[in-house]
Amino acid sequence: MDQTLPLHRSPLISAPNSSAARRRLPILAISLAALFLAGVVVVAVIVGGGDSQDRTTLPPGDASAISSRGPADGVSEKTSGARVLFLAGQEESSSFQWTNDMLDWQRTAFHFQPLNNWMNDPNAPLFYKGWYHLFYQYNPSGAVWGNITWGHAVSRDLVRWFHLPLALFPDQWYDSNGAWTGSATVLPSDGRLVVLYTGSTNESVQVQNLVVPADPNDSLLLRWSKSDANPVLLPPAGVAPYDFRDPTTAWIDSEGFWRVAIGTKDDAHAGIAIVYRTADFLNYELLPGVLHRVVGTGMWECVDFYPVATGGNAMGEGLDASVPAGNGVKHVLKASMDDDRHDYYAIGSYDLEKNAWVPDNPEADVGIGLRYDWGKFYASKTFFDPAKQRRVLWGWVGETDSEAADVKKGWASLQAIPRTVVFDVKTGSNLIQWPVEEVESLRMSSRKYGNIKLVPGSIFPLDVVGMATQLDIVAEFEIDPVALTATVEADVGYNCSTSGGAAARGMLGPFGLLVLADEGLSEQTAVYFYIAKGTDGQLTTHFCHDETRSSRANDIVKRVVGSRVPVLDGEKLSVRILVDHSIVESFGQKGRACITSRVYPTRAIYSAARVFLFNNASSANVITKSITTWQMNSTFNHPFNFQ
Ligand code: DQQ
Repeated sequence: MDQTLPLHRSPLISAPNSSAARRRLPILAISLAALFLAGVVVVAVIVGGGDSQDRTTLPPGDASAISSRGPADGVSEKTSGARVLFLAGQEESSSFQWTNDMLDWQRTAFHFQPLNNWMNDPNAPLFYKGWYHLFYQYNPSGAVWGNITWGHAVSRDLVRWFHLPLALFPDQWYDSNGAWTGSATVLPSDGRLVVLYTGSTNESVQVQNLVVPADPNDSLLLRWSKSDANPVLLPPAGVAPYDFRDPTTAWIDSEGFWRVAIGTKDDAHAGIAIVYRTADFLNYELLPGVLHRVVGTGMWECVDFYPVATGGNAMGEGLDASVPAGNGVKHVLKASMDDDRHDYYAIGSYDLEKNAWVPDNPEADVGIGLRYDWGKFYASKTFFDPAKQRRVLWGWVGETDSEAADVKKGWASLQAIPRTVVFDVKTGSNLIQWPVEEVESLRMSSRKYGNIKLVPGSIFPLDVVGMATQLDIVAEFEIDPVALTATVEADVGYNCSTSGGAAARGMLGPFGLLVLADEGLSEQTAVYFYIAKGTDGQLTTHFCHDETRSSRANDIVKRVVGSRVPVLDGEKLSVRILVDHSIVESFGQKGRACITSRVYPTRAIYSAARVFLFNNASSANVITKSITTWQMNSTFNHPFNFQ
């Protein structure tokens, strides 16, 4: 089914002869083209796009010419790393000549983004009087980080959003350099709502502030009152004024006090979460010790701390932040690492009395072990949804193109599709993340295939019905068991980022899908598995994205990313992929490992986008046991109608 493309901003002036409508092919033509291509095609086309190392493609030039957003204001880098240099007001010739159609196409159809301008961290997500609320870091004046204000939107289903007026402005001395990240706590006694957020003061000192709804009966929470007591917390002794930010949702302790964690770092460059307790959110006491500290990890931004059910009645459900540890309840500690810009978590035991959390596996501690997502995903935050007894995760997905391109298109950043988070009872060592079930209400026409045999070095085009730019794909693969047993290989050192991407052939991989590909495969984003076999016969499965051939443009950060993913006895290899114009979000092994990529094709856009299966293993057949592709509807988010 042909989709109306979402255009939520004034379109740029049209490039001559490049109208999207004119380039849209009839569905029949696409189907015929797919049929024509069906069959075995040599995989050399995957190889054509460049070398195979962990590549960050940057045009040559003087990095010092890039204006860096953030550090001067006491917060981390806010540029993508993709560089376009301006020399005497002229764009350097190495930057890509983006057309208006290419840039228009990048806007997503079912991911949350504001009507225009810059967005970063999700803030204070919550369910309140029948509405899901999402606040977010927003620049009302442009497509780059700055003037940070809280944007606001509401939804009945976490998928279709109404934009509301801005919620918090940097209008006081204690937040005039920015109303930064914060969290909401709903008090169980009377349903009252309190929000703590970081203010960057007129002198760029990071302080914590309290704000409450001006009218708690207003389910839309349109107006907010900042407390006269602000700032309610100043950086404590020993904490640098630039390193004290992003208060968590509060949880209640055994004496009825509220506890709140805040991220910082120490002189030895260890990342730290410290904890305060309060009875009224106005007066605070710093608890002795630290909740947790990990050497060498640097500043912890956007700390999140919450219980997960590991057994008992609540297994598979989410828990409110105040559910105590023990009796089948462990705690997740997550922090966003300012040094490497990734969100790390670990599962462990919380001792409320000692104000200490200990990871189950110290070798996979916060900042050195598991990540929520192995791609572009940062500053995330969860909330407990009492309406569906689930814990939901939001994460900021920034751009990986140049700031110049963002300014041209008039917006920057997306929020990832909200994900439910549960403890993985099968492995006992990781979380499972999965798109909230409401996403499935966007599924439209589908195509189902089964038992497609992919011989070594083959590509199989999929007819996805309509445009392949808004898709939900679910696939299951099996590798030939004979090849699996017979293969003698010692590539235990395999690593998605350093082992050659989708082009490098091993005996048992890579294989998977190419999305946002054009017919000639000059552009493609590979989502794939690679099975490594050790000398001892042990199998390790890797789940990866290869972005290196995702666009002809060179002023983009392109990487190969991913991780190992546990595959238990009897399990097939499975993947779910959400494709939405310039974002590809993948969930390996039903959500044990997730990868998000931002991609900016120049040819594989509008009706020219295609999906292929591929098997680049050198000696194993792969059977696609089943694959379903759904065309996804747009959410048509728009401003709330107050009439
Ligand atoms: N973004 C906010 C900070 C936070 C950072 C500023 C993380 O509060 O530490 O926009 O992206």
